[in-house]
Parts: sequence; C-alpha cells; structure tokens
Amino acid sequence: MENQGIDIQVDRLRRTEYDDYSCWLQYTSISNREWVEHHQSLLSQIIVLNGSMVVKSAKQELFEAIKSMAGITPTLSNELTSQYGIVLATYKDHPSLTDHLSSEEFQNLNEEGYIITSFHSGSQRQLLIVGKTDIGVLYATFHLLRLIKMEENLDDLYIVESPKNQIRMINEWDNMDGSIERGYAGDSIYYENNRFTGDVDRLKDYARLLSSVGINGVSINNVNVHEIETNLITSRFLPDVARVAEIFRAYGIKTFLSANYASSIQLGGLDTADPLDKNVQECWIEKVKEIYSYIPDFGGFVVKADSEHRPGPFTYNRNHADGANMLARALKPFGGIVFWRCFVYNCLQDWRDRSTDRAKAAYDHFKPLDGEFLDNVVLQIKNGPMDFQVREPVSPLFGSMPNTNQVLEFQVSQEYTGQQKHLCYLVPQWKGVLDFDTYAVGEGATVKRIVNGELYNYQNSGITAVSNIGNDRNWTGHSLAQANFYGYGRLIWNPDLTAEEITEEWIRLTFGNDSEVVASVSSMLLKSWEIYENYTAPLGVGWMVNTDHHYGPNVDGYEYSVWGTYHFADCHGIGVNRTLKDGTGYTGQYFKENKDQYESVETCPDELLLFFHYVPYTHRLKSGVTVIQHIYNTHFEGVEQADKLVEDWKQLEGKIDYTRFGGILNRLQEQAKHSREWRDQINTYFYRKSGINDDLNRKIY
Ligand code: GCV
Repeated sequence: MENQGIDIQVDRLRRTEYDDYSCWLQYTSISNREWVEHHQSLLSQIIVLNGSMVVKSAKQELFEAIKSMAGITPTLSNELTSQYGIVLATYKDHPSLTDHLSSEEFQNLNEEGYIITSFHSGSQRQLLIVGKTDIGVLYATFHLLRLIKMEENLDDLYIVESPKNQIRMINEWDNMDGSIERGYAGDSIYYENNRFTGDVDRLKDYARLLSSVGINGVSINNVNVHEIETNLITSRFLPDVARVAEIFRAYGIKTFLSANYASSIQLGGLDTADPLDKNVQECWIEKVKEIYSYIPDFGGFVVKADSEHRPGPFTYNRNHADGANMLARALKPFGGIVFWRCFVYNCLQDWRDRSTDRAKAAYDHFKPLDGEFLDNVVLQIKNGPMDFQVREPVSPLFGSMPNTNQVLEFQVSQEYTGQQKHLCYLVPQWKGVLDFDTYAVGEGATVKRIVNGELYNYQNSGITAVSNIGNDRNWTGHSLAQANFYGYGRLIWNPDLTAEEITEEWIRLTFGNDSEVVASVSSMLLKSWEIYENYTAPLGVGWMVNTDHHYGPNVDGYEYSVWGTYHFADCHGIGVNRTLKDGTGYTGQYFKENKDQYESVETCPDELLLFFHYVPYTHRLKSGVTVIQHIYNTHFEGVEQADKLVEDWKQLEGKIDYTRFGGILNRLQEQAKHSREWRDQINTYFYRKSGINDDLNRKIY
C-alpha cells in the first residue's frame, strides 16, 4: 500500500467552506456523520488497476474528494488483495474482475460507458468502478462523487451508463487579446495580450468541470478568427496549444481550433484560398501535418466561412462542400474532423424583399449539398434558424440531410437571454429542441435521435455549444448561470434526463441538500426562461434588443434591419409572414406535419405565432386573449415574477453562504429593475403603434 502518485498540488481542491469557484464540485465536509461512519471502510481505500493518465485524474479527484468530504485519507493500492475499498478499473484490462457483472452489459456500452456496482461477499465490501475504457472510469468517478455529495446510500448500487451522444463539445469564443465574443463572465482563461495566460491551474480546474459533466471536446478560440488567431496553427503558438491539449487530454477532452478559411493566403503566402486549387490543398495538407506533430490527438477545425464577412469558398465560386472537403481531406489521415458551421446568411439583405428571408438561408445553402460532404465533415447547425433568441422554432435542417453528419449548436452563454445578469436557465428550452419531432421519417424523428446518429446512422454527430465561462472567480458571472453549464453537459450526456432531475442534482451539489433550498432554487430556475420571455420579445418574434451588444430593450434594434423593422409592426398588426401561401415560404422547409401546423394561423402554436405570421393586434390567441392584450399582460406579469425571484431568494438568507447569497441577490435585483425598463419600452411602443388600451387600465409609460 502506498500513497504515492498523488500530486501534492491537488490539495487546493480541498475546501472546508462552500466556494463559488468550485461550482458543483464542492468537496465540503459531510455533516451527516452517520453516513460517513456507515461508509467508512468503503471510503478508506482506493484500489487502482489501471495506470493511464485519465485514470490517474480519476484517482486524484476521488482521493482529494473523500479526504475533504469524509475526513478520511484513503490508502492507495494497485492490487486487488484487500477486502474493502473502491476499485477503479477498465473492462478491457480486467475482464475477470467483472465476472460477477454481466459481460453482455459491457458489450452494449459504448467506448465511454461505465458500470458502478456495489459488491459484497462475506467480509468483502467493495465498490467497483469499471469503465469500458479509461475515460469511463473518470466519468464513473464523477458520478460516484455526485452520489457521495448527495449522501446517497452506496450499499446496493448497480448503475449502467453510456453517453447518448458521441460528440459532446464546447466552443469557446475567446480572442487572443483576452476578450471573449459574447462573454459575460470576465476575460479569457486561455489568453491575454495576444499570448497564452499559462494559467495551468485554472485550465486544469476547467478541465475537471468539463469532464465531470461528460464534455469530450473543446475548440479553444473564437469562430471569428482574426489575424492573430490565424497564427494559432503556426510554430509561434502550437507549443502553447499543445500544452492546453495536454491538460485537457488527462481529462478525456480533445482540443480543436477554429481556423481561418483563408489561411493559405495569410500563412501560406498564396494569393488564393480556392479549395480546388492544388497549391491550396497542399498548403493545408502540410499545415495539418505540422499541427499533428505537436498534438498527436488534435481534434480538428471549427470553421465559420462565408458568414458575417468571414472568408469562404464563395469568393472562388465554389460551394461549402468544396471548402469543407478540402480541409477534411487534410485531416482524414490523422482522424481529425471539420465542424463546418451552417450559420450562413446575407447580413446585408433587404428585409422588404420577402423572398430573401434570413430564416431560410441555412437550409437553402446546405440542403442541396446533402451527400456531398466527406464523412469527417460535420455540419454544425444552430438550434434555430436565426440566432439563439429567447424563442424560435427548431432549424428545419435537422432531419433534412440523411447523408450528411450533423451536430446541433446551442449557446450556453446568454447573448440574447440576459447576458448572465438576468436569470435565464436554458435547460427547459434545450429539452424542447431535443424532443422536437421533425417527422423526417414519420413520427418519432426527434432532433435528439437525429444528432445522436441513430436515425441516419451518422459517422460523427452530437451536440456542441458556445461556452458561458470566463475568468471571473465564479466562472459564469451570475453564480446561478453555472446551472446552464452543468445542465448543458448533463443533458447532452443523456437527453432523456428531465429538466427537474438535472436541476435538483445541480442544486444539491452546488448548495447542499437542504430541502427548502432545493425546492426554492429549483422553482426559480425552472420558471426563469418563461419569466425572461414574458418581459422581452413576445410570441417568437425575437430580438428587440439593442444593436451590437444585444443587451437591454430596443424594439426596432435589430442591427441588420436598416431597410425597415424586421418584425413588420405597423398600426394594424405585427409579425413576419413566413407562409408558403403569401409569405417568405420558410414554412415549406419543414416536413409536412410541421409545415401544415406552422402554415396556418389556426394551428400555429401561440408562442411562435409572430415568427410565422403577421396578424392584427386584435387577433385572438388560443389562450383566449388578443395579441395586444397578451403583450401587456405578459410584460406586467414578467416584472412581478422578476420581483418574486428576489423575494424567493431573500427567504434563503442564512442557508446560503454569504458571498454567493449576496452576489446572486445583487444580480436578481438588477434583473428586477431592468425588467421594468423592458416592460415600459415594449408596452409603450405597442400602445403607441396600436392605439389600443390595456383592458385592465394599468399604467403604460
Ligand atoms: C461569433 C451572432 C453573434 C456573433 C457570433 C455569430 C456566430 O451573430 O452575435 O457574435 O460570432 O452569431 O455565431 O458566428
């Protein structure tokens, strides 16, 4: 027995007090001493039967967490001689260990899956943590730590887990000057002053957070690749990228880079980025070889091309498949992937011209190319056809390209949903997207079954999202926005988890097991999306935020609507006619069931009515009220609900540590104040436009 192999510096993981920095990995002392005594023998030894780097991370995490939470210093062993303890092993290395487990269960697990099982026989009392491969051991360890923190009984566990999505990724929008595009929690943890920060501890703690919720890939720079970041794929910065990759590797996370499509010009000295040009192709082949010489398991590229002034293949009269395949060919020998973003639209379009609807753009560009992409290209599609609005329909591209790999892109960072100053917990919104039935092959063709690869047998697929973290001490600015990070990871691991389950888990891990705290915070989080929607843009119409920075109310503030308002509000009504009959024809991009539902005002769901239809203010919704009265009602109600969030939180004083209690209270108070500005601007705008009084004669400023 020995305690070697434990890195002394991980001592910093131990905390006696709750600390915002630790997010949901709070290893505070368990006050329920009965629970600790009951599990004493189990927790007093860790037996590690695999020597990989990733299993070493699991061992370190478990060792420190047990020491900190239970006050027990486990002995460490590499042999299965003892009768008791927690055993970390992989199925591949130790199939015999799993004699008493069903090997069939293991066959059915995917490569990242695991089984946790309690094992007793005579005086033998063990907990087996068996991964199909080493990353499964790490994921299982984090699972076990969740159970310990929640003080669950460990005597009779039998847990079988496999992630439902193969790609579970995060996209950082970090720039090398240290800023983060759409970042609301401080500066970058990777870069400052056009260099890497070199803050290894912070990156390691980030890797722990990511891996604890099952994230297995991170692209570490903004999809808008500026001149300086184009150099990330050169010898100037590749050693730094390799150091980041090394930290992530120990937690089972692959490193990706966003690439500048025109690198052959900036770095290769060519005068073209034509994907069919032999020199351009050769240039990328050499570049990719160089990258892999630094990072042998490099994940690949994320590319934003021909969008919002970024370069792309259109300049050379080539299409997206030409561009993506050129990069994919270079990456193929090394197992790399190209994430090619479908966020492609003409940001200079004239909104008066009803035939060029921004919502239609992604489908129009990509659907005709189905089957033309190589199998290591994955099309990256935002959840909706616009841009992460508080409410929009699901992108019609999902399900419409059976022969092309797809990943779904969410935004954890709250660009349009309060920028981590307002509480807006997005798990319920994401669940709605994942459960949406596209009817691509009849009933049941949900988005989650498309992106997990099941429906069309995709080679590479899954879910990615824009990160919401920065170098603020609590990572996410608003401490309750940590729930979006956690919830994203847990949901994409298993989209069948309910929002309630994920929420309760996060609260108990983050704040402890007090039932009043759990009930109250859970209700606050689960209602927060609806509350935010109530006092902001109504009925799916979107935006109404200030231009460029996208925070605060501005009804006409859509930056690309220089040609007139994008929501088409006039003195008679509001909304965008996207019907096939006499609108932009966007509804025609959906499969029949959804097309029919959205096409008709009668069947279109209220919450999306103004996305699909222009209607008079006096149009009666299915809820029974008119559109104008709905706008007034929800905006008054939203403010009352925002006030209630403050009151609910105040009730928890004394139950939450001082720092987090105060920090969250400040944000909620700011939200309540700001919600009034929203209410007043929107109600006044529509009162003046429509000239219709509020039925309840409330004061409209
Ligand atoms: C990274 C929106 C955001 C941009 C972002 C873009 C994208 O337009 O406002 O900041 O650019 O989406 O997803 O590429």
